[in-house]
Amino acid sequence: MITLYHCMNARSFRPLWTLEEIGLPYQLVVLPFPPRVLRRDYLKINSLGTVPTLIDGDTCMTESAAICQYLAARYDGQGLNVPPEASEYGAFLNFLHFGEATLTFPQTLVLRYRLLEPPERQQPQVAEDYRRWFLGRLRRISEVLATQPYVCGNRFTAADVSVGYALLLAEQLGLQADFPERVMPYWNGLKERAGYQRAVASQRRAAQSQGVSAASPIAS
Ligand SMILES: N[C@@H](CCC(=O)N[C@@H](CS)C(=O)NCC(=O)O)C(=O)O
Repeated sequence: MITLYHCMNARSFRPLWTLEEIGLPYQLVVLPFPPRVLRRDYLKINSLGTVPTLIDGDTCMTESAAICQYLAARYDGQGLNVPPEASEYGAFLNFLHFGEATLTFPQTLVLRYRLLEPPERQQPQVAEDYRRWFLGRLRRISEVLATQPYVCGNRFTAADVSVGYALLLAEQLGLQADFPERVMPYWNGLKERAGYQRAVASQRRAAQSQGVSAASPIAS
């Protein structure tokens, strides 16, 4: 059985959402945030102490977008996956990685320098610069949605999971009021998906049964 190590609403939500969309059985281990500090034994599983970690037999993966790609390609046929011979393959890989590298990374600077650092180490200018940087990069999503409902065309894929998580993080940081046009309706549509809602319920249930706070550690 697949095991996923997860913190509430962290990037490990991407593989959790993907598992729920596909309907694969899995074991969810919820850790307090940051596990590097609060669960030192987790460093034996992932020496960086970050989430996600996904274990599937002999496979151990720690990059959220790559895990979504792996699960879709290995377990979901044409569902969330886009095969190399499809015309949307380039867009699929592009937005799968855009979700993490371009849309999530700048938000981690907002999170860190606005919320996580102690007051004397906070950097309002850094947080504000990267808030704008993130919102500017969202223009690419807005452009794509002008002609199609999902980032790869007419159907929901793992690339929407990757971009969707960046929008979840942005909402937690209170950035949604400045989303460019078309992004908020797209995000609302993703949140209505049964797979998304099952993932939200699953993390809450697992946190409660494992004695971990179900509150989001990164809510602003
Ligand atoms: N690029 C990685 C980043 C993983 C990552 O940094 N995860 C954060 C949670 S969103 C984490 O575990 N932070 C805790 C720490 O850095 O100690 C991915 O997409 O999975």
